[in-house]
Amino acid sequence: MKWVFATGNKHKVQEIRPLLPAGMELLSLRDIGCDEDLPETGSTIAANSLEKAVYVREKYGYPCFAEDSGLVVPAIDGEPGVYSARYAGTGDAGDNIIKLLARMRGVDDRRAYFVTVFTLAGDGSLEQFEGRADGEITLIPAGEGGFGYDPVFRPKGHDRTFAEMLPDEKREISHRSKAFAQLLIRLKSFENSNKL
Ligand code: ITT
Repeated sequence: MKWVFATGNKHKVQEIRPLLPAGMELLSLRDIGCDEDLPETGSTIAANSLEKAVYVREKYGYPCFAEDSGLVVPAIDGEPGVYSARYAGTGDAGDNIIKLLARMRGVDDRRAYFVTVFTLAGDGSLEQFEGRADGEITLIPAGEGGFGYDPVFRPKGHDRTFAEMLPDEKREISHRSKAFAQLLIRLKSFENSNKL
């Protein structure tokens, strides 16, 4: 069975693909002829996740899943939160990091978490799955791997940022993997019921 992962973010696909069991295939938006930016008009991560999945399901007619994710820093009122991708207004990850570090100058409580919400839009059903990774914002960026805010996010219990980790190390503990593990259970149950 082929599922559409409704995202324009190649890093999200790279993180998820190795978690797929043998025989399960992902289609990209390009594979189904979608080259538009998906709408994200909600005021929460869960609402945007739902909006993207429903949009693709209804407009393109494929069962699909989408995810919305973000970094939340409670000490600065939950910023960047739902605005994580466009925090600095340029869409550039480096600019977002510069803005975040400037905003956190003098802030002692550097606790933060990443959150991902997947929405599965199957045939007539809508379900959501959430994953979270706790950690803290570093004083300066470190590492070349990953994407987005990874150079300034050090997960709890670790001494390196996500960007300093190998892809598999991040995959072990990330918000996205935790949410995807729950989604995968549902995808497998769809596959099994299709075989009956
Ligand atoms: P799609 O909507 O097409 O899926 P997007 O990049 O616009 O792609 P989001 O709206 O969900 O995705 O924004 C997520 C942003 O949150 C992302 O651009 C990063 O800035 C940040 N982010 C999410 N997960 C992250 C991770 O694992 N590591 C670093 N930054 C992350």
